Amino acid sequence: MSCLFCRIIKGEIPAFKVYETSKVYAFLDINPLAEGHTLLIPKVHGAKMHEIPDDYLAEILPAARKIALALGATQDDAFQYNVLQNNGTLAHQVVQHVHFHVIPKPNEAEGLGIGWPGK
Ligand code: D5M
Repeated sequence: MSCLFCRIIKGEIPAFKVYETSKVYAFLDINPLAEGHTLLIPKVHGAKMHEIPDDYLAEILPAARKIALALGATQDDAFQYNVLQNNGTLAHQVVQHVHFHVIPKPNEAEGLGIGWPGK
């Protein structure tokens, strides 16, 4: 299997794992837009979201929620973040294995701002 993210799931390529279940795997982005930028992927191969079976997709948002909480999300507005997912090269998808970005959004007023991905 030549898919980069399938190889990360198998442990053939190193990554900093932050979360895993039988159906999803999360690891730090190699080119983070902010500290803690995490990629969340299904453990079944598919390039685009509509190719992924429902039982795998069903674990994505609960996992994204856990990652957000682990990164610092609370009831107040202190921690803010984007959850993004690109389908197709026109939509800025580079790696052809479905992945959801969880990207902390530092306060730009504090000089730690990041641009919207792709900008
Ligand atoms: O985003 C693809 C993302 O995948 C991009 O933010 C870099 C990340 N990437 C690429 N290779 C690796 C490895 N080996 N480890 C961790 N992260 C990686 P896209 O939505 O396709 O534009």
